[in-house]
Amino acid sequence: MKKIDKHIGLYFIIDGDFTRDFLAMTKLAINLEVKIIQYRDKNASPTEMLKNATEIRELTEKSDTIFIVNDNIEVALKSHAGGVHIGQEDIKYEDARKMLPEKIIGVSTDNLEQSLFAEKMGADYIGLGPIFPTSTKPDAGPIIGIKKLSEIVKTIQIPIVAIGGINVENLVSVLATKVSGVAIISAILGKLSPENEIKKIINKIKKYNQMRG
Ligand code: TZP
Ligand code: MG
Repeated sequence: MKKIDKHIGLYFIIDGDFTRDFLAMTKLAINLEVKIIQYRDKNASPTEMLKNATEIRELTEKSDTIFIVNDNIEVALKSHAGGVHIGQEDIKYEDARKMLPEKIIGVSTDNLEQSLFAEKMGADYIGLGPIFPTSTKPDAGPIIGIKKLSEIVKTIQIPIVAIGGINVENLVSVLATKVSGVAIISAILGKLSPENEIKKIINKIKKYNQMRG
């Protein structure tokens, strides 16, 4: 099972509250060579999630795009996804690891202490946020901001994916902290053309990396 390297770039979250066209979004991500996609569906039943995750998996398995399921370990396991993403209020990391010994496990954190703990436990990456205000997750906790983000990035060794309110306009300020990736929902799925937004984001990341050398 492939694990995650430091250069993630765009981590595209396909959120069921924004789109039900999971397969079109997955195809888009694969064609545009997005490294990681996540299926997030807070209002779906486990059965529905399993159906959607299985279909997404059928597309990603022949590609280089890593597929992560949000919240639900059973769904990640049964759909043969690449891994799962868990929050502070979801299943405990140790229990998740027992169920998915070989797979990628990402953990949501919103401060340094939680990030250090997730790293110590053996998480494969951290989803740190919210960096900026966001209406996508109303209970997302205090805004971290760029300054704190860059401090946490300096301290943590495993890949950090920044999340929350990231868009084409503020993207470069986030990249400047040397995060491994940026997880984005509304700035892609809330737009008329998700395809164009993904292209814009990917191009900006590419340009930024070339400039940085
Ligand atoms: N976790 C912290 S903020 C957030 C999640 C899932 C929402 C991110 O969505 P958006 O629309 O990219 O701000
Ligand atoms: Mg969760």
